[in-house]
Amino acid sequence: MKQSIRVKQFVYALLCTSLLLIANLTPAVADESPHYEVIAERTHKPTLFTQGLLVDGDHFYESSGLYNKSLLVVYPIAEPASAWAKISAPFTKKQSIPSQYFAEGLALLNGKLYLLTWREKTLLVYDKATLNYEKSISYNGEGWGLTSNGEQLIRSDGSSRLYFHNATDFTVTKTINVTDDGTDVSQLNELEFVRGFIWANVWHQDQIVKIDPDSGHVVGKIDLGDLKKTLNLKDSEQVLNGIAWDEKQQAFWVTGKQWPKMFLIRITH
Ligand SMILES: [Ca+2]
Repeated sequence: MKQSIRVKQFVYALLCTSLLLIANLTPAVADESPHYEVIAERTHKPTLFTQGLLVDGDHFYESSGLYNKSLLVVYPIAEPASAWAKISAPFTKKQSIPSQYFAEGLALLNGKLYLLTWREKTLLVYDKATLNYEKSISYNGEGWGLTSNGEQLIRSDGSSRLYFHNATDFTVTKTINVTDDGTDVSQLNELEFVRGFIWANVWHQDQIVKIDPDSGHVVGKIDLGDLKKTLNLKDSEQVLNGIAWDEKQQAFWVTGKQWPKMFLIRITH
């Protein structure tokens, strides 16, 4: 009898320990991917085919693609009060891109705006304050997304590879391959470097991936599918594209190609 009680006690203790272990492990698994909350929204001109997006101070800097239509624009984060004024508000500054170029990713470094072109193998450099054109630099491959880690420019080309470039002559200094649990993550598009990590849109997906710039490993994902659904978009090319870190708000502005809105999202954990 005593033996039987001891066995029961042992089994019970084992069961309790297992349950405690499971209880302890479960939140850790669920916490792997960051969650977000929408803390603000504003209008986004639906004519903009967003390819690059960044915030500097109180303004957005955005590049818009397509041949014969490519633009570089600057506009304030704060919006006018009335609905009509919001829609009709002019850009603070606007620079047309020569018609032979399809504008792509945009990055800011040391007062210069660096603009990629899709298949024209040309990096265009503009003065941030005036948007005046300064120079062009040739490079190999396609241009998709661009960001800066404060020292170098980081480019995506639609593959799973990210290229680190010297800003002076745009020489490639390093490349990384982006993988999620051992599988290549291709179609990497718009980029944003924040506090040691690269955040990337993945073309035609509603996920933003957080990448370790040393290993290339995806260390987190945010799914913005529910946010996109609220817009009732009709065109399959109106994809999520555009991530800009707002230092003042400590949050990300996100938008998409020809989206009517931009959203300020804060990572909650
Ligand atoms: Ca960006």
